[in-house]
Amino acid sequence: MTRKAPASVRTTCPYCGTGCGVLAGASRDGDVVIAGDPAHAANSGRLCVKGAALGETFGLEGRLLYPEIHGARASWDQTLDLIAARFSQTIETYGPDSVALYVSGQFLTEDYYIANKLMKGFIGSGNIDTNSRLCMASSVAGHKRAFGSDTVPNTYEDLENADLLILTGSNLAWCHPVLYQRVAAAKAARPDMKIVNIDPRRTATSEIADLQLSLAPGADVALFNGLLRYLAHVGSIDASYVQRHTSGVAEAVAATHVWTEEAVARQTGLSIDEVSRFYDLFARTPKTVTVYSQGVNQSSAGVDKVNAIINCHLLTGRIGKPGAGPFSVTGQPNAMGGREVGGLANQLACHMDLDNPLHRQHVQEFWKAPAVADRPGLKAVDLFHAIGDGRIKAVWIMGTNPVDSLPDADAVRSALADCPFVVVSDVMRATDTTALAHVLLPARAWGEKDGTVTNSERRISRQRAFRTAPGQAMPDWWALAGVAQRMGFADAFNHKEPDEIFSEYAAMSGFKNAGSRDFDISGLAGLDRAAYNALEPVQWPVVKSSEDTSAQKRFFADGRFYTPDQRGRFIATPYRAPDASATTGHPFILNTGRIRDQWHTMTRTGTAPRLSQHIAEPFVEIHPLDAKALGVSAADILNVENQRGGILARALVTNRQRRGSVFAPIHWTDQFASNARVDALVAPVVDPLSGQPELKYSAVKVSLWPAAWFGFAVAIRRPKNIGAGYWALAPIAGGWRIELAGLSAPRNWLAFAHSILAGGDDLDIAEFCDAATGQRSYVASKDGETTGVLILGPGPVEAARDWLCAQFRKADRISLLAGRPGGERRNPGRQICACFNVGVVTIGDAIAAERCQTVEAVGRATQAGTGCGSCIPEIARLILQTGVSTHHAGVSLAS
Ligand SMILES: Nc1nc2c(c(=O)[nH]1)N[C@H]1C(S)=C(S)[C@@H](COP(=O)(O)OP(=O)(O)OC[C@H]3O[C@@H](n4cnc5c(=O)[nH]c(N)nc54)[C@H](O)[C@@H]3O)O[C@H]1N2
Ligand SMILES: Nc1nc2c(c(=O)[nH]1)N[C@H]1C(S)=C(S)[C@@H](COP(=O)(O)OP(=O)(O)OC[C@H]3O[C@@H](n4cnc5c(=O)[nH]c(N)nc54)[C@H](O)[C@@H]3O)O[C@H]1N2
Ligand code: SF4
Ligand SMILES: [Mo]
Repeated sequence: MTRKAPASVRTTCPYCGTGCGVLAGASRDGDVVIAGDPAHAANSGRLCVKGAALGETFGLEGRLLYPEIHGARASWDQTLDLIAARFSQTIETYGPDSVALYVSGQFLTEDYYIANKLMKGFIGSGNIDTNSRLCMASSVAGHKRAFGSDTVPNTYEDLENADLLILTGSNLAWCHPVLYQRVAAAKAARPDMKIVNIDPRRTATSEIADLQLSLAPGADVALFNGLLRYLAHVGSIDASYVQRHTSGVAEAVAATHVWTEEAVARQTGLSIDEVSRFYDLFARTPKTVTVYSQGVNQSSAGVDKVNAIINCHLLTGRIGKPGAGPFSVTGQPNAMGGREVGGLANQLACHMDLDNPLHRQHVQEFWKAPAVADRPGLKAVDLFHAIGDGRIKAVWIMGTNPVDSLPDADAVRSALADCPFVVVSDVMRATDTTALAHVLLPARAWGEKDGTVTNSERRISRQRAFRTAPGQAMPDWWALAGVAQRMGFADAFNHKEPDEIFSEYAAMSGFKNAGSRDFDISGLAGLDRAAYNALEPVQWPVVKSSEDTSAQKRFFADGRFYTPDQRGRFIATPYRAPDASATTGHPFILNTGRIRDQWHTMTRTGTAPRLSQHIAEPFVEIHPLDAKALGVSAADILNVENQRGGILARALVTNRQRRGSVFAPIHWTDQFASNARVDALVAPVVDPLSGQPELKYSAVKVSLWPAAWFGFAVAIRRPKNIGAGYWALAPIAGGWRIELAGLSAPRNWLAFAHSILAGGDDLDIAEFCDAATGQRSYVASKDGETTGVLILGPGPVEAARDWLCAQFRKADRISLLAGRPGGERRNPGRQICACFNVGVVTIGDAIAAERCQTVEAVGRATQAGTGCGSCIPEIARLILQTGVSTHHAGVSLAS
């Protein structure tokens, strides 16, 4: 028996920007225990399902454990020597802009600081960009236009204290679940609080909204311009604030004159009544917070969307006040830290600007740097274009998976394939990006590494190691510093531990600052190792002489901005339609985003069985009328394509989707599915100011993939080569589940069953064919133990998937061949509650038979929703829907 380790190390969740505190412990045999940290201000002990399942992501299977050069194991010395030599030679021959770093908002601040220092201060190029370009760049640019600095003025408490909370382009229920739960609790305590959700499709977040505005994709600027016009017209203005603390109001308001409610309704596809209700609510509610995320940022008008929102807050003086302000929520655990540290190609460290000569001088002086970059580097999309056309000849990719996450992803793949020198630092051996690396470096994963991250409300928290790193995994900052030393910069990169880096960084934030820059944590400079290790979560600014930091918890209520005249700036934001309007050949708009239980390219969450039960395969949400017109039924396979690429995914027919739009999740890669990398479809169109790509609006063609057969399998081994045009794999306890479909039948079904179930072993396979339904079943066994089940049919397989996953090793052969439990036992159905493993059928039964009419009643009857609470919005929806469908195909229930 394993001895349970005490969950005693205080650390921070490595997933979303909510930044929850986690208590973690590891026993000697690697067993990891996880709990929410009750003392952390972000979550007060709560965790969502991804955080709660962190303990399941520590298996060594798939980890990258040793450095490799051209696929052969090498020592750290050899690899760091090679990288330094290749970077130095390339710079010598082609200049500093011929090399690049592409890093990540999942970096720790210390990693980021070293990467940025090396590239911008010592190599002397701006060519370091980060996946935050795909995530936060429009918010950064919008903040800088309005505030003169990249500042999030408010705090999480303000979401709870608002009388009106507007969520736009944010699926908070699934993407910031603990923050969402705080909001839900606040609304339960104060039912008068109103919530408006602005999103082209209905999501789990819509369940909490008093008003759902399913606007036409890309129409946000029209909606908020109309709001500004309305506020000006009805006189809902904080005239004294506007007059004393802002500039540009007349121009901004003038630019909105065309946006009458009628015009807004036409452009957004909303009814005039919906528009008026929203405007009226805003006008009469002083305590308003507007939360925005990727539906705003990831757009060719992303920066204008941000400023159109901020304009309305400036006009009403609702900024930086308790319960009032614009609030950009960050995606990755250290998206905010990366912005502070200057990880973007057009920034310097500590909120200093590349285009400000004085700031460049400060940086040069502080770092004693030989060559501070004097112009911005290439932004992510352009950076990969430059790799593709040979301008960049050596690139080091760290903590991100661009072959899956950048637009025009197939072009990114071929750019890397042609690049003379590609280094990838990752925690996993096999990703779609590591496949193209000449040099691989094993990074320490969460729980093994030490440093700091900053969450959406500017709170800096420690990530602390609580287990020994496996193999030769090393921290990313250490690898970067190792290369810097070998490139001849030993003095500037002699840090031995992360606390030394942090202390240097904190000192830099105060260097020649004197209140001129918002980001100042000089109060934390000079922390010794013990103090750094004991650092409590703290919100910036933390200035040296600060007695009372709570006084500075919010920015801008006092009207002092970081623009040259210290006024907040209104920005005129004329509406621009998205670029890739649907064309005759490509009549659908593809929207993309996240699901509740997976994280990005699934390299970590994809290893946890608990997190694969909610949704186990790639899907495409499509409106019922569009599906009908295409001859598509629930659970068919859809082919989504355009001139750049294509994907195959399961049809999720739902009226939560708009007509003419489809939505696909970003998570599935070649590691988990036959063909589901959505970014292969996305055009590399970017916002002209931020360079952030339009990831939510691509023109595509959608058609039925005419599968001749469908299959579902569970097996204890992961099959190697799957001879099916469509497949998707997900881990289950003790094995794998596999969805399958093909355009034509394999020549020999039994041989096919062997290839899926046998994994090279010599097994007994029992076969059963039902002539009436055309269904075939295979049960594989070895020494009397069941090792796998395969069910095939001419249409989508209606097996009891969750029962099969849980029971296939124990159940009797007759039930297995039938694909469902025998006798009276009910199949629990697709899992909704991951904490207590409660399925949709069980919840539906409780609602119908036991007349549970509230989430609490369902919880009492079934336990569902009483754990982490991530599934509560879905339970609420099931209560609203009478006659719950229990179709069993992977994702056939609307999610
Ligand atoms: N479970 C989970 N949580 C995550 C992540 C994850 O991978 N999984 N990733 C984290 C990261 S890095 C990020 S950046 C955040 C992202 O968090 P969110 O931004 O909340 O998530 P998305 O699903 O990308 O997009 C949000 C919504 O924008 C809507 N949208 C699309 N087009 C428009 C439009 O034109 N206007 C408006 N108003 N809305 C539109 C989409 O329909 C979608 O529902 O999530 C973080 N949290
Ligand atoms: N179409 C479309 N595309 C999108 C988005 C969208 O909404 N739609 N969202 C965009 C956004 S907001 C984001 S943030 C990106 C995310 O996209 P990516 O950053 O590409 O996704 P991840 O899967 O998080 O990649 C992180 C990689 O780092 C590895 N890793 C984990 N920990 C460490 C570590 O400590 N060190 C190192 N060196 N490696 C580590 C992981 O194994 C993984 O391979 O996707 C973007 N792409
Ligand atoms: S909400 Fe969930 S994923 Fe986000 S930080 Fe908290 S526990 Fe982690
Ligand atoms: Mo993100």
